[in-house]
Amino acid sequence: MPHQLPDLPYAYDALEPFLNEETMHLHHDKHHAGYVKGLNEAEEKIKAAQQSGDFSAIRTLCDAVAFNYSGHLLHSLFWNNMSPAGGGEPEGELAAQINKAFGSFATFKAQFLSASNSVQGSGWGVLAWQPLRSQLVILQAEKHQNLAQWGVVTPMLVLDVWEHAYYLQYQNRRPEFTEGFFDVINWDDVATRLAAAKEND
Ligand code: MN3
Repeated sequence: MPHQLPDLPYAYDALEPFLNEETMHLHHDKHHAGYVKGLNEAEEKIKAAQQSGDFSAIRTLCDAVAFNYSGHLLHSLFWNNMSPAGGGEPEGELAAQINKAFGSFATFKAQFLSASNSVQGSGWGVLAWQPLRSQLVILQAEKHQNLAQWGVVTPMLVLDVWEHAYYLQYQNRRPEFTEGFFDVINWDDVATRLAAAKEND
């Protein structure tokens, strides 16, 4: 099932004057659609590589998936983060969590704006839930995926390929190290993580 471009949750002119109809058409129909297309194309190429066994393009394909998936996800959120009936300040549990993390709504707003305004190049300001300590946090994303923290996806199995993880023993022979990893993977642990993540779906 290929990824689909979601409809806007309101009319293209619904957010005027903040965002005009032409901007929304371009942003949603061209840019967001482009990420969905790029994601589907990259996934198709990965499928073809799985069938042929030729993974020579996997680095650029992983890059394309990260960029386009993150772009698709962030835009899907972005549209729903806005409403013609929006504005004001949060209430209830969200307000409590903002106060807990930032001290006050005013401080949250100042930090969120500062983070958003100071992203280097193209990117995003992000308020995120950090499941590790159950707390709100403000992040930046460069492009769509850089500086992201795990949590939007739940890692199941990870392998550190920094040189510090293998260099003393394997020097520059990283493939020997990664191959050896498969002798020590705890698949029961991976299975447990998968079951837990699926319960949260
Ligand atoms: Mn965009």
